[in-house]
Amino acid sequence: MLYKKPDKLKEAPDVGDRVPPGQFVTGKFPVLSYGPTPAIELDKWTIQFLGLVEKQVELDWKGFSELPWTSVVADFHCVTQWSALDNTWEGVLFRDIMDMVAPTKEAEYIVAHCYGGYTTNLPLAVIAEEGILAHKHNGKELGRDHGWPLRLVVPSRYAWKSAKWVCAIEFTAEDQPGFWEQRGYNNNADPWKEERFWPSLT
Ligand SMILES: Nc1nc2c(c(=O)[nH]1)N[C@H]1C(S)=C(S)[C@@H](COP(=O)(O)O)O[C@H]1N2
Ligand SMILES: [Mo]
Repeated sequence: MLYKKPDKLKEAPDVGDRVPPGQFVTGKFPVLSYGPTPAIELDKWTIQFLGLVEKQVELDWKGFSELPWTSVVADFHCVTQWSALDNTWEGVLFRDIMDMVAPTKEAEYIVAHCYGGYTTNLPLAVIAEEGILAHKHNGKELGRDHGWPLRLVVPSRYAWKSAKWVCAIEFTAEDQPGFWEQRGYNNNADPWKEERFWPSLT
């Protein structure tokens, strides 16, 4: 007789292999910001794509809304050890932004700039593969504290790379460490390798 898995077991959430080392799962969506939530007004909001691109673009909210929108489901890992699983993010895939602005051959990295002054850096290959500029989380508009109206989401890296209140993406030839990366956080930030801080600090 074939062994049949009891239904109970089949339904039990199998999250064990989805949680990186040193993380615990939370059902909440904590807020983690350095500094205050910026007061953003949608009718004055813009986003710029600049630096090493064939076509520099600045969009207002209407222009951004008219881009192709998509949703992705992904886990979110904060370096302070909480992980939020199965988040649905809705917005514009970074690869669709790249189709619009055409990064030059020299562009290897990006810097995300935010309202309020926060920055973070990523290899272009990483953000091209999985980055999304998100306006909604689990079906609702982002709360102001979570980056409304628009944040970057890069699921394969610790969440400090997922810049909230993004106002510009700069395409660069050299890697330029961002806010936390200049203050001791690991430049690569892979949660599966526990790349939390620069090796010299751990
Ligand atoms: N602009 C900006 N983006 C930011 C931050 C910040 O302080 N400012 N904090 C980062 C950190 S450390 C984390 S863990 C996530 C938290 O996102 P959340 O507050 O929506 O959970 O946002 C990241 N993006
Ligand atoms: Mo964080």
